Parts: sequence; structure tokens; C-alpha cells
Amino acid sequence: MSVAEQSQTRPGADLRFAVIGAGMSGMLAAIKLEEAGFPHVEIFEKAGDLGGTWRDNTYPGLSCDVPSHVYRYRFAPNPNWSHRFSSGREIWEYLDGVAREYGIRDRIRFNTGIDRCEYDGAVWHLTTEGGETETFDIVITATGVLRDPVMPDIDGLDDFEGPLFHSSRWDHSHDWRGKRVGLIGTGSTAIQITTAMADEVGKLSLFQRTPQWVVPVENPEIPEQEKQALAKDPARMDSLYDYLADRFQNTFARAVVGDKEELAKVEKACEENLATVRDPELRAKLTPDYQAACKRLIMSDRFYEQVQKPTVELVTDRIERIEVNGVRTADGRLHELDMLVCATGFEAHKFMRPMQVIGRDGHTLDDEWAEANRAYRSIGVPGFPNFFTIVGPNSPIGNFSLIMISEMQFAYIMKLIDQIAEGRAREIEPSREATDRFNADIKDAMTGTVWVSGCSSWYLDKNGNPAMWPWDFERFADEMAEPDLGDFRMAS
Ligand code: NA7
Repeated sequence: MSVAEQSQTRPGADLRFAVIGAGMSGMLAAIKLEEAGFPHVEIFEKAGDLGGTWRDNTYPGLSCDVPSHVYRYRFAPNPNWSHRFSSGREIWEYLDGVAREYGIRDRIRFNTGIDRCEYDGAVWHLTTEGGETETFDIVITATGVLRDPVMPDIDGLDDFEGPLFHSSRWDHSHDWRGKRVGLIGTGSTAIQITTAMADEVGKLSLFQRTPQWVVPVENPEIPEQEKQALAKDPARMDSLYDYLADRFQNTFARAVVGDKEELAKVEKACEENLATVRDPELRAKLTPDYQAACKRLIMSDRFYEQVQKPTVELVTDRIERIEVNGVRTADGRLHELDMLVCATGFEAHKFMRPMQVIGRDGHTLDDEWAEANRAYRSIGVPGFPNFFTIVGPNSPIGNFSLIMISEMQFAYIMKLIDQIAEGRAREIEPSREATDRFNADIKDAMTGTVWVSGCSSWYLDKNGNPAMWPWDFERFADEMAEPDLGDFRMAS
């Protein structure tokens, strides 16, 4: 259907949309807007390719910790996943395939970051990094959560003469096989890298500041026969999706938000896994002093086996400084290295910033979020009309398939967009009162979660509040089912 034909077929077809970000959720927005008959959609992507976190992360051993058959768009089943938890490369290829199939790849404006979004009381003016300004009626930000890498603040980091990079900026021009590699951090990333490298590295020095709980989860290959059966019968893929979603929602996701019985099961599984480490000294070093699942749980049934390999040394002495040849720890020892990788995590609380967002009456998002990132149901902020966010503050990151969460949030946003498209409102934004109420409820509910049980993690913001969804999945599904329009300020 041509753009001109589409313009005649649905109300609001002349609305101009900007989608910022071409990762999993920006792609979703672009596909769904097109499907809904909105032809004027511009997709801005700061980087040179799509895929967000699955583009940036290419480290050895990368896989998702959500099963592949539920970590996919509901509308785009894939019978070909190779493993229960497929590799990062496979996930990126899946996203790329979906983008091609739905014809959005060619429409993404790559290398076009947005620096500024300003509302003038009627429309949004977006300014690109190159200084061009374009005008839109509705803005959707889909800028991701784990996007900006954090390098550790350690003396001498610049002195190291070998290759040194963050895990999400892997430099594949340096072969690590047979070399002496230093790896700082013991989050999910470092654990996957260690597991992948242990058999072929010369020596891996794993610098641990805090031990982690590791829950043993198998990652079997999916047999060819099973893939063929799924391809022949897509309904089977839907049942599998529902089954996996249900299992996750009723076990782990309940454990972290207060179900003590489920949490006890997780703790037991972690303790039994840890008990497989034979050397008591190493086992003691790997034993956390906080509750399982307080930090994001690590899923691996191979890490302990690999960390016991003679090629791996777990270093628990504090890092004092980085030197030309390696890492000096507080005991005075120099750990000589050929390359150094910082798996030191991400700045998880910036959301769309440092992009400047200036809403109604000149009010800025920087001011609005100066104390804390407070949105209404993750998707909108008072004072910022017709400006929506996918995977915004307090999205259920970590507990569920983020693709499923994005789809539910975007379906909700579409219902708000319909209000505008169908002429019931010119401006729509969450009310201050509803946003305050939502955030007060979140704060109350957080006290029952495992994330505040006494550990540091990227889940916690600068005030120590988890940027998470503190309730179960049913509540999220209920809240996303239908917008309560009484919670919105709608102006015509
Ligand atoms: P994480 O989970 O934030 O882990 C970062 C790791 O780096 C963690 O072990 C930190 O130790 C360690 N770290 C950070 N700074 C330093 C310094 N300065 N010195 C020593 N060690 C340091 O990031 P990941 O990339 O592993 O995983 C992020 C998410 O991606 C993961 O949760 C999944 O959702 C996918 P700490 O525990 O703070 O003592």
C-alpha cells in the first residue's frame, strides 16, 4: 500500500512519529506503527547498525539468560534457535532478520543520534548530533538500559600497554587464545567470558571484588528434529512461549518480589551448585555474604567447573593500580597480563539522557529526574506530552523476557496514541498526581523485595532504590492491559 493510500485509511495517518533507538524495542515500535497504518515514522539510531545491546556485546561466551523461545517477538516466532539460551550473535541475527522481513532495516537512519527534543506547545523539535532539526507530533524513546559502559575508576588504567577494553566493546583484532588475560568483574558478563575462555586461554586472572550467587541452569542444544517440528507447527512455538513465560513468572519472578518459598528454592540451588567447588579455599572465596538474587542472579551450570581449571586464577586481593604490564593488587603482587578486559557493567540509570528533553513550559527532564527517575508505569512523564518511553524507569527488567515487556508496554502506548490519532486529545501525558501515587506505591512495595536485602548492584539507583518492578507479573499484565485515562492529562 502506498503512503498516500494509507493516509486515507486510518485516522491520524498524517501524524509524524520519531522513534529514537533501533534496538529490540525501537524496532518493535517501528514495526507496530507501520502495521497500525502510520506511514510517517522516522527511526533514529546513534550507532551504525541495529540491535542495541546485541550489537554492542560480542564477547566470547555471550548468551541471553532468558530462554530463546520466550526471548523473541510474539509476532515473529523462530523455530531455529540452536540452544535453550542462544548466543548473542544468534539473537542479533534474529533481530536483523526481523528488521529485514518487516522492511524497516532500510528505513533506519543510522549514525544519527538525537541530542535534543524540545516541545513548543504543539509539536516536538528534534535536533540530531549533526545539528539538523526535524519536527514530530509524537516521540517514542527506545534507548535501552544497559547501553553506556562503565570503566572502573582504578589508578593507572591508562598506563597499561596491552589491549584494554570494556566487555561491551570487545576488540576482536587481539586473539586471547594462549595469552595472559586479566578480567575485572564477576557479573553475568565476566562469568560467561570466564566460562568460554578457560579451556583455551594461556592464563586468566579473574579479579573479583564481590562473589556472586550462581544458579545452575543447563543450556542444551535444541535437536534438529525439534526445530523441524516447531517449523511445521507454529502453534507449538506459541505453546512453548506460554509455557516458558509461565514457568518464569511463577518461580523466579515471584522469588525476587517476596515469595519466600520460591526464594528458598533458588538459594538451595545456588548453595548446592557452590558446593561442587572442591577446594575449600576457593569455595570460601566464591561464597557471597548476601542473599541469593539480591544482585542479578547468574545462570550457569559450567562456571564453577571452569573456574577450577588450572588456567584460571581467582584473584580476590583488592586491585591497587594498573601498571604497564599488568594489575598490581594490594598484597603487592603484579599480575602480568597481555590483555585486560573490564567487565565492569553499565550506567543503568540514564535512560535517554544525556539527550536533552525539554517539555511543556520549558521544563526539562534533567530537572524532573534530578532526584530520581520517576515515570508513570515506565512509559510517560508528567510535563512531557506525546512523549513515550519503552523500557523506562521501573520496567520489569531482569525478571522477565524484556522483549515481552516491551511488547506489552508498546501495546499500551499505542492505546494512548489512538487517543491522539482519533482526535480525542491533542496532548496526552500522565498526570502529576497519578505519577506520584504510582511512585509512592513502588517505594512501599520495594521493601518486600530481595534487591534491598543488603548488597550493591546495578539495580539500585543513586538513592539505593531498585529501578525495578516490585510486583508480580500479573500486576504488570493488569496495569498494561488498558490505560486508565483518568490518570492522564488530556488536552484538546
Ligand atoms: P554487572 O552485573 O554490573 O557487573 C559488574 C562487575 O564489575 C561486578 O562484579 C562489579 O563488582 C565489578 N566491578 C565494577 N567496578 C569495579 C571496580 N572498580 N573494581 C573491581 N570490580 C569492579 O555487569 P555485567 O556486564 O556483568 O552484567 C550486566 C547485566 O547484563 C547482567 O546483569 C545481565 O542483565 C546482562 P561489585 O559486585 O560491584 O563489587
